Amino acid sequence: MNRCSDLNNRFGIKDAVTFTANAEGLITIEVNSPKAEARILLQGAQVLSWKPINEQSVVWLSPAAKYVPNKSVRGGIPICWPWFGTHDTQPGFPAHGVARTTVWQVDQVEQLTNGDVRVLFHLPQTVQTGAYWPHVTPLQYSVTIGSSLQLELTTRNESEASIIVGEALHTYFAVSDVREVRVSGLDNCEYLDKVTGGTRNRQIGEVAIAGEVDRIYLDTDAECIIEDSDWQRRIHIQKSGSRSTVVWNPWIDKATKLGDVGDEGYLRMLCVESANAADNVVTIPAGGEHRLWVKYFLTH
Ligand code: TA6
Repeated sequence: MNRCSDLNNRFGIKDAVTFTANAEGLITIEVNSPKAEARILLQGAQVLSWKPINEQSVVWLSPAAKYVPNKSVRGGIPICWPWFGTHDTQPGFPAHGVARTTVWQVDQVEQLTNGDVRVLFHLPQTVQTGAYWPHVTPLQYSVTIGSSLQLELTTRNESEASIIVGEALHTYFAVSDVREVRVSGLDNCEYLDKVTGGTRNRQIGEVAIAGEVDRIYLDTDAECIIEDSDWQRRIHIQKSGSRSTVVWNPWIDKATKLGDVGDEGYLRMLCVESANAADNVVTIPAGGEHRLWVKYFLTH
């Protein structure tokens, strides 16, 4: 029995949850609930799409995305863990950590009484992950798909000493035209501007995008809203257990360098990431745990 048929036997739900594999053997969970469709790649437990019924997709996926083992797919919701960005002391370590390129294990799939579908994963401790992260820190991830999308990333520290974790739900949101949207919720927040080498600035009013933006907003647990007037919708980004919000758009030159954003793809996406990064990395004591939770939903 192949892995896909085994997963369908164990976790498939008729007319709601199916496991499929691509030519490279990467397995995706296809979810069709009464209120939304979604796809989740087992590699990285990466949500690739989430589309509430009668809505445009909320999560952007690059039209030039590459689906190959050990490389994060451009778009969706990559999980950055156990560090954000480049590693502090090991520049050769993978950017954004090991979670997003490792194949996660499915632990449970259930359809809730309200029709939402919840999938529970954990990150297996492999030789690969151990080489970069020699700590005993089980990582669990819960994805609840319905008219809202809820994600919860839980780190448990089973090692003997406290550990420091950086993390992010690196969500690519789909927008009509990034030049026309605005992000509210970050007014008066201090941020590190990675475009200018990490200078510290303070946000005034809403965030607008008219070039490359790569900012880590610090010490904020505020709800953010992406106001998209062309598509007549607001994307609400609620969070807990996150003290940083990252706003990123590569704009033209960086998108071209990345090579997997697609023609004018940068215009159709905006990352608003619920994170713990830079000054806000999390110290988890021995025996402790930390939960990063988000809820996305639309209003009109
Ligand atoms: O979250 C913003 C960021 O850290 C940017 O600096 C850019 O590197 C982006 O993540 C994408 O990183 P990736 O490794 O997926 O190309």
